[in-house]
Amino acid sequence: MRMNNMILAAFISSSSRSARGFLTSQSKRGVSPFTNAATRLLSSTVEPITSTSPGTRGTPSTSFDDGTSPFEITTPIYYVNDKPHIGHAYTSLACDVIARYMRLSGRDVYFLSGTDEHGQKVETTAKAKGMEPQDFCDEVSQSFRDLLKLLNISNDEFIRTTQSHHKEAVQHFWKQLVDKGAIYLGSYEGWYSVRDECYYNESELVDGKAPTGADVEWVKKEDSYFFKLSDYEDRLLEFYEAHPDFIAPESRLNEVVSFVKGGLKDLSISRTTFDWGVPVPDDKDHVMYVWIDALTNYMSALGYPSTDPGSNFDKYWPASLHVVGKDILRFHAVYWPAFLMAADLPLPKRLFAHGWWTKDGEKISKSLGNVIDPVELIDTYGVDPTRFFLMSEVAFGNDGDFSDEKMIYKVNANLSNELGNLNQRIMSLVFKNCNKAVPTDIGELTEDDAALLASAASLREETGKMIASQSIDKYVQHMIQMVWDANKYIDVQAPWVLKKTDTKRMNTVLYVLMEVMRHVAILYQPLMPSSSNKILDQLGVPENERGFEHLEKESCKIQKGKEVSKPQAVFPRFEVPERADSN
Ligand code: ME8
Repeated sequence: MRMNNMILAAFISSSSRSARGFLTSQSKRGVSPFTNAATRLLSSTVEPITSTSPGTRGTPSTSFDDGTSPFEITTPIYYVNDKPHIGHAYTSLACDVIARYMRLSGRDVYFLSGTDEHGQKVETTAKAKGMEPQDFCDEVSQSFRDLLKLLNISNDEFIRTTQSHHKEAVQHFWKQLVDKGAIYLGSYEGWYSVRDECYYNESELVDGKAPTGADVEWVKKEDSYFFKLSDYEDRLLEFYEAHPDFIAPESRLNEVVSFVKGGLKDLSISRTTFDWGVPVPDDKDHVMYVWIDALTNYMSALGYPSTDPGSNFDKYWPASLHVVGKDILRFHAVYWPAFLMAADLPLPKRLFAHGWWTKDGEKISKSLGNVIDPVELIDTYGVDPTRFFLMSEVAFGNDGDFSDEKMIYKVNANLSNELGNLNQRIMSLVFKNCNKAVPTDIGELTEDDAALLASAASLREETGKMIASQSIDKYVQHMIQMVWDANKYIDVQAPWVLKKTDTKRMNTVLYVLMEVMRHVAILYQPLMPSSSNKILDQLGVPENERGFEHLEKESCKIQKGKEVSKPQAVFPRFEVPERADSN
C-alpha cells in the first residue's frame, strides 16, 4: 500500500506534460461534441499570466494582480427603476465565480454588490407608480437582494446609495475634487438620455436618439457644476498605455482609447431640475449627477473617507476588479479614473466588460415582451444548471444568445449525462461491489490511471490561469473536458466487467475515479456550489477539506475504507422541447 501511494504521488507531482498527452490522445479517440473545442483550449495560452504558483495559496499572478493581495471585486450597482433581469444575474454570477475561486485559493476577498438608487430615472419611475422615491427604492432594492440570495451569490456587502454613510462619503469625495480645483460652476445645455443617465454630444446621436437607441431630451440651459474632464485626456491615454491590461477584453480597450483620443469635454456633474440625488455640499440648489454618486460606492462600502491603517479601505483599495457590462464601460474606464486621478487616489487594477444577452436572436426589451426573468429561470432549471449555462455558453466578454433549447441541450449533456451520470456510476459501483465503503485492496497503478490522476492534479493550475484572466468560460470548458476524460476512462476500464474477473483491479479503477471526482467537485465549487458539495458529501470528503489547498494534500485524499451511502442523482434531466420545424 505504501508503495502504491508513493507511485501515485510521483505521478501526481509529475509534470502536466503527461496530463496533456493523455488528454490529447483520449480526445482523438473520442466522440464528445466538446472534444475539439476543449483540445484547442488545452493548447491555448491564456494571456496575460506572468507566473503561476501551483500547490501554494493564492492564484497565478498577472500584470495587474500579484495573486496574493486582498482582492476587492465588484458588480455594478443596479438601478432600482425596474425589477432584476438576466443582465443583473449575469454580472453577479461572473463575480461570484471569481470571488469563490479566489477564496477557495486562500485569497482574502471582499465581494461587493448593491443598488444605485438616485437620479432622474428612479425619481420618474417612483412618481409614475405614485410612490415616494425612498419607499420605491426600499422595495426594489430588496428584490435585488432576494435575487442574489436565490442565485447563491456570496457577496460580502450589499451597498445602497441612499445609505447615509454613502451620501457622506460622496460629499467628502466632491469636496476633495473642489479642493484640488477639478470642479467649477458653469451652465449646461445639451442632450441627455434619462434611460442611460448619460450626456451625449450632438455628433453622437443616431436618427435623433442615443447611440444605444434610448430617447434623448434637450436639457435647457441651467446652472451646473462641471468636472474638468478635458484636463485628463493625456493622463488617461498615458495610463492606458502604461497599463495595457487595465481594460479587458482588448477590443474594449481600443474603443476606450479612440473615445478619449476623440477629445474629452468637461462633464456636467450636477442638476437643478430634480431633487432625487445627493445634495451638492454648500449649494442646496444642486443635486449630484448620478454617476459621480454611483461610482463612489466602490470606496464608500470600504469605509471611505476613513483611510486609517487596518481599515477596509486600507486593505482592499484599489479594487482588484470591476466587472461591468459593455454599455457602462465609458463611465468606469474614463470618468472614474479621471475622478480618482483628480482626487489623488489610486486607480482600480482591472476593468472587465462583458457582453450582452439576446433571446432567441433578438434584443431583449420590455416592448418586445422577451425579458428573461432570472427567478423564472431558476424555478425552471434550478440554480446550479442556470449558473452553469450562463457562465459557459459564451466566451466571457462576448455577446450571448439565450434559448430554452440551448439551455436544455447543454445542461442535459454536460451536467446530467456527463457529470451526474459519471458520479452515479462510480458511487453505485462502489456501493454495490465494495461492501458500501471506499475500496481498500488497491493494486499497482497503470499508465492510464496515473495519467488521469495527473490530469486531475493539473486542473487547479490550469483553471487558476483562466480565472486570473477572467476567462470563466474556458475554466468551465476545462472542467467539462476533465469529466469527459474520466467518462472515457471508465468506459475503457469497464469496472463492471472487472468485478467478475479482477476485483483488485476494479477497486483500483474505482479509487482512481473517486480521487478524480474529488478534484472535479472541489474545483467546480465556484461555479456550482451546492451540486459540488452534494458530490463531495457522497465521496465522504469532510467539509473542512474542500479548499484548493487540500487538493494535493496526501492526508486529504479519498479515505480508504470509509463508508459510502446509496448515491442520489445530483442533476436533473430536462425534457427536450419539440422543435417547431420538426412536424
Ligand atoms: O448601469 N445582457 O445599472 P443597470 C447582459 N446603475 N448584461 C446586461 C443586459 C443584458 N441584456 N442588460 C443590462 C447601471 N445588463 C448603473 C451602474 S455602477 C457604478 C452603476 C447589465 O441596472 C449592464 O451592462 O442599468 C450593467 O452592467 C448591469 O446590467 C447593470 O445595469
